Formats: sequence, C-alpha cells, structure tokens
Amino acid sequence: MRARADYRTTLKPVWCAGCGNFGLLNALTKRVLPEIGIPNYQTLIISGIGCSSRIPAYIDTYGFNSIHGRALVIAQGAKLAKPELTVVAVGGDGDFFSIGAGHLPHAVRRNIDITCIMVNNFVYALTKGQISPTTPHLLRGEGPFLSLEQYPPVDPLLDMISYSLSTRASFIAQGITTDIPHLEWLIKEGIEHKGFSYISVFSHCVTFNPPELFSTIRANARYLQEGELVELPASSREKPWRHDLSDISRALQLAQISLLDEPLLGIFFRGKEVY
Ligand SMILES: Cc1ncc(C[n+]2csc(CCOP(=O)(O)OP(=O)(O)O)c2C)c(N)n1
Ligand code: SF4
Repeated sequence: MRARADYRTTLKPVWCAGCGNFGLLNALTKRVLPEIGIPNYQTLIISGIGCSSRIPAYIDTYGFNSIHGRALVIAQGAKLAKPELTVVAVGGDGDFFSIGAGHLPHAVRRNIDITCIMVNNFVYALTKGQISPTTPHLLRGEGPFLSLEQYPPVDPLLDMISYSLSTRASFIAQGITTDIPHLEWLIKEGIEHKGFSYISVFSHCVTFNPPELFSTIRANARYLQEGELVELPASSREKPWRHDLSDISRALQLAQISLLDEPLLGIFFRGKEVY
C-alpha cells in the first residue's frame, strides 16, 4: 500500500469552505488510490470544466482539466491508447448531462474500462448558480430543491440514474460526499469493475444550493445493500424485494423512486464486465 500523502499535490484547493468537493478529494487521495495501490504514474484523472473539475490539480497522478463536456471522450481515447492506465473521468452535472450528455451513451455501449464520477451539486456552480439538468423541477414554493438564482427551473429534471440504466451502463452507483467510507467503497468497486462504471455523487454546493437541500437529502437517504430488503417510500404500493445487483429491471424500478421521496445510495446495478 502506498503512503497516503503520495496522492496529494501541494496545491491548496480554491473551493469554498464546506464544499462537497473536499469529500471526494479526500476519498480519492486518502483511501481509494492508496488502498487499490495503483501507482501514480499509472493513473489518469480527466475532468471537464467546473468547480468539481478542478480535482486533477490536487491529485498527484497524471491529470487533465480538459474541456467542458468532453472528459469522457478524452478518457476513452486515453484508455484505448494506453490500456494499462486506470482512467477516471470526473465532472459536474452540467459537464456530463448538459453539454457532454451526447457522449455518455456511446461510452456506455463501448463498455470501455473507465470510471465516470459525476459530481451532482444540482447547479452550474463555477459559472455562479445557473440551473442544470439535475435541478429538480418543482412548483413555485414547493420545496428546497431549487437553485437559488433560477427560480423555478424551466425544464423537468433529467434523472441520471434512470438514464445510465436505460443505456445499460455496466456498473451504476450513487454516493454522497458526507458519507466518505461508503463513497470510498463505491469508488473502489467502480474502479475495480472491468467495464464502464458510472458513479453519481451528491455533493453540497454551499454557495448556490438552498441551505436545506443537503440536510433533506441526508435525512431521507436510504442505503441499498445486496441481499437486503429494499426500503421503499411509504407511498409505494410494491412489496419490498431483496436487492439483487444483477437485476436490471428492479434497478430501473429503484431509479423511478423520486429523489425528493428517497435518495438511494449504493450500487444499483452491476452487469457484464469486459475481459
Ligand atoms: C464549451 C464551454 N461552454 C460553456 C462553458 C462555461 N462553463 C464553465 S463551467 C460550466 C458549468 C459548470 O457546472 P458543472 O459542470 O455542473 O460543474 P460544477 O461547477 O457545478 O462543479 C459552464 C457552463 C465553458 N467553459 N466551455
Ligand atoms: S461554488 Fe459551490 S461547488 Fe463551487 S467551490 Fe463553492 S461550494 Fe464548491
């Protein structure tokens, strides 16, 4: 196992105090990379543009803070050119689901062995709080899940877990930056999965999210555990079933549960690997 300090550069992050991106950075540098034991020179972290996309600067591996929306394209090219690299693409909800959304289904259908970490803070944070495809659409005054600046959002929410399931990503998970041990485990599982891994990470933007947003997500969150009964919302008429990571139909059902009712954390689906 490598020493923990090996994976941090000396650069001080410019994120706001309390930003969820610190949680992801700590997870990657303190546990995930040291425990998997991938040498720095065999790891490549590619990001787009955004607050979350600053992360390669703070991790002492190969890295590229690239172009808004194009992290997945560059990550796929890098993996094809150098298959021995462990390649991780990091970006925001704007990056992967607005300008870069067209790349996701193609990365998925190729099932190239890269890990995509989508940092969902529900806004375009770097450009100062515009709505993104993940900003929930509510009636005026209905709840805390709104960007502070654009109110109400004009378009319905694009649900990333349903999207990645319907395009059949071979590993799909969701974590949160306030539960670091769980997030570390998810990312390690994603990196070790041989194929395209998609991990959505709830991350608090303390500057542009309404204050109640994250506390509400944390209070309502439920964990998915293989073999355990799933906890369905009180409004559900389904009988609970035991969570089976290989069952894509059930995973699609789980993805229909509204974020407002019950944010689900854990591995939704684990499918075919590439060899
Ligand atoms: C091609 C291009 N279009 C637009 C922008 C402006 N821009 C920079 S970051 C960003 C959105 C950032 O939001 P997100 O990807 O969700 O990341 P966050 O800052 O929230 O982590 C936009 C629209 C850009 N840099 N390049
Ligand atoms: S604006 Fe939001 S996402 Fe960006 S550094 Fe500040 S808290 Fe983090």
